[in-house]
Amino acid sequence: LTMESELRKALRQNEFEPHFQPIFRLGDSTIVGYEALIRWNHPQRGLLKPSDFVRIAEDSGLIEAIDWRMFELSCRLLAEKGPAEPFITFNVSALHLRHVDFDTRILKMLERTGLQPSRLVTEVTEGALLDNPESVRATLERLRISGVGAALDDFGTGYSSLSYLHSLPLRMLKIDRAFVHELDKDGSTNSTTVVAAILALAHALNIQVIAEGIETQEQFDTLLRMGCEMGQGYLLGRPCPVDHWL
Ligand code: G
Ligand code: G
Ligand code: MN
Ligand code: NA
Repeated sequence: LTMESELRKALRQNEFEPHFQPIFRLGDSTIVGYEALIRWNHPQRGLLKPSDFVRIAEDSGLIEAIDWRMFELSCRLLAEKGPAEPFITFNVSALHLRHVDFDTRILKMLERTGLQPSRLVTEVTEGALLDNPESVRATLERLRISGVGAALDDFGTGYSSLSYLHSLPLRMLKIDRAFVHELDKDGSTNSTTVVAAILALAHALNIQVIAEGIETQEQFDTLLRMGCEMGQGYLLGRPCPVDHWL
């Protein structure tokens, strides 16, 4: 079988599943949300990560069907099993944002699954905005009016971060793990300064901040002290099957 026909077969046989990585409120170490990360439960090769198949799924045009399956399953699982509060985030690529009906599709999906719109946060990267920033802004704004949030993912690694921050209707911003990794190294004053500046800017714009890739207690303590409200990372919880959390 070619990879493409394997992907088609996987869709038919429901071999894709979301894993959830918990997002914590740093102040009291409680779980306030989950990031849904796709996995392929391959019958022969075991559990595959996005790096093993997303590129081919994109090239073959199958990624959209796969993503929608994953989005819907994530929302359904949270709506059916979860308590009322935690939100779910998922990674939305440029491909999705190019569709003018992306927001109506999202809202229909929420209706089908019974998940409250306010419990969904879409993650977009700066790269996904390059194509047509104005159309993406309009889509995210329509979603915002319906209650769905947006987070700017991998913040700090992209192109023209600052211009997006005030023009996009963002609920959250995710500080890229590259900055978090530098926080507990000796002589890390540069990274500390950058993180402090991101926090100040985000908070001035009423945007909540999630730090990604927290791996040490020292990083956690530093971020808490600096006023970062949320975080995720291997220290707090790895991506795991949904049953582990709900
Ligand atoms: O889960 P992992 O640690 O391997 O994630 C790696 C990358 O895969 C992340 O950067 C994320 O953006 C991407 N990714 C995770 N889940 C999905 C998904 O459901 N759809 C798409 N298109 N990309 C995803
Ligand atoms: O691009 P995005 O930020 O969506 O990617 C999330 C990816 O980061 C997933 O592949 C996830 O497995 C990974 N990840 C989550 N927590 C950590 C961490 O603490 N350290 C590292 N190195 N990767 C992490
Ligand atoms: Mn992400
Ligand atoms: Na990220």
